[in-house]
Amino acid sequence: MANQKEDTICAIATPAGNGAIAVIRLNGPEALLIAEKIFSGSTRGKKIKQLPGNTIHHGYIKDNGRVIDEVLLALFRSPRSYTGEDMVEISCHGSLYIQQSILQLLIRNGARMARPGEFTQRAFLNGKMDLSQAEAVADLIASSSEAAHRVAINQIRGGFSEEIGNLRKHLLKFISLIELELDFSEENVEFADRQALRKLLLGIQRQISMLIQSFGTGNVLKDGIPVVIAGLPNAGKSTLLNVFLNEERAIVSEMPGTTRDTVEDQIHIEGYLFRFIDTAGLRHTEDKIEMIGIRKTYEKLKHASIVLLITDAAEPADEMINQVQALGLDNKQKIVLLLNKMDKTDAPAVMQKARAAAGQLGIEVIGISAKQGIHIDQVKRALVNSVQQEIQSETGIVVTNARHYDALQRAYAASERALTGIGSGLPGDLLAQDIREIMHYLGEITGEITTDEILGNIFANFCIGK
Ligand SMILES: Nc1nc2c(ncn2[C@@H]2O[C@H](COP(=O)(O)OP(=O)(O)OP(=O)(O)O)[C@@H](O)[C@H]2O)c(=O)[nH]1
Ligand SMILES: [Mg+2]
Repeated sequence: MANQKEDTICAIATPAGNGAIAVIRLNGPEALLIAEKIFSGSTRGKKIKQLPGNTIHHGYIKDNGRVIDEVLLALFRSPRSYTGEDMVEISCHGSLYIQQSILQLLIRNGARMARPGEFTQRAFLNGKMDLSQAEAVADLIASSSEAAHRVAINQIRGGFSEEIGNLRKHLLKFISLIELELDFSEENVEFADRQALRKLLLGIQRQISMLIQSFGTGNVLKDGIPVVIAGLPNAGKSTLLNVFLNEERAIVSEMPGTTRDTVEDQIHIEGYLFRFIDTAGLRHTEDKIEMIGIRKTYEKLKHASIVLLITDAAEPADEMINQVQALGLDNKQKIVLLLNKMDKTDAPAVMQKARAAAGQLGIEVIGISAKQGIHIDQVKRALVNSVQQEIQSETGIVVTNARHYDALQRAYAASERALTGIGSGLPGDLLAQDIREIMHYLGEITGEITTDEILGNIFANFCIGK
């Protein structure tokens, strides 16, 4: 890998196709030299090599005197560039022909095509960012909602890396103390206070486990928060879905059992992406197809972050509570009870009874009319609140990456072993081994510990040009 880093690489950094402009990246030890050969423009008689970094120059790309395009050339000098190496970005017109011609010209002059993620990989190898930050670049580019974007930006700015770095620093202190003990093993001294170490490990374990838990939230933010709309037939589930989406997405009729299959669609609310799932009404039925639909409803309920249980406000309150309990949700799943069809009931009296009954279970109740679009804003508010609460309760750092999740779980298991070791008076050298293992897995996340295989896997998933 070392000698490949000596290569000068190039790639088109903008999406394939014709755009107004396209950007071509050229990076590496020969970048300025190669740019010099193909660019002629307003550099005030200076060679590109003599120009300062962080400057932009107007001019022409020429192939043997033939003008290919009028371009802007942005110049970055090592170490002040994205990759830490000399780098040139050519903004040309977006024609595919022009892009390909410039690329071929660069290659003929000594550059080679970059591999997927190679720019970001070099940034990592040159210490411009750690591994988790490099991975966040891919997440940032893929982010499709404000929430996913926020998580990726936080990670790029290093919040997560800092947290992991701190954990490792604390562990390192203890390792050195334990190793000091080993040097003095004749004298049988204990520099590393086992009680203090135990306390530290417990604290670290708690932090690791919070990060592990945040993985669920992280993925949910990336892919859309699943919200299942459930309830008895005819309660108004499909009407509610349509109101959220602002279109006639699902069939609505006064016939109970209209929806037999699940219907899904996504919307953004205050920067969060929600995935709404309308379901078949829950009831006993002999109809084979409806039965399959109801089984699917329970399947969707299992994976819901939030369940909107919609009832007809005319129903008795205790029946609503029975329905809540029949859903069989776990305590991590948030449930909101919606009293629908408020337009045709004595609203205050009904609400009071339902609130009293649901309050004991700690369930929020909102009276709505799906048909008339009344109090839908309150439902949206409840959805957003629920997501925000979840994120806040988890240190604000959200793990979205499966590789990080895996490493955190291994670190947790190692911390478990170390704690057991302390409990049973394990000798210092063995204890140090367990602690080293925790540090190893944490280090894998930020890239202090890497193998070519890990790096290969990560950057192969990038696009070329990143
Ligand atoms: N008055 C009134 N009628 C409503 C309201 N919401 C829904 N409805 C009516 O209730 C009936 C059933 O609505 P749907 O949205 O199809 O109910 P559903 O829960 O999807 O029913 P299934 O798919 O059969 O389980 C329709 O006739 C709707 O027009 C409301 O807020 N007020
Ligand atoms: Mg329906």
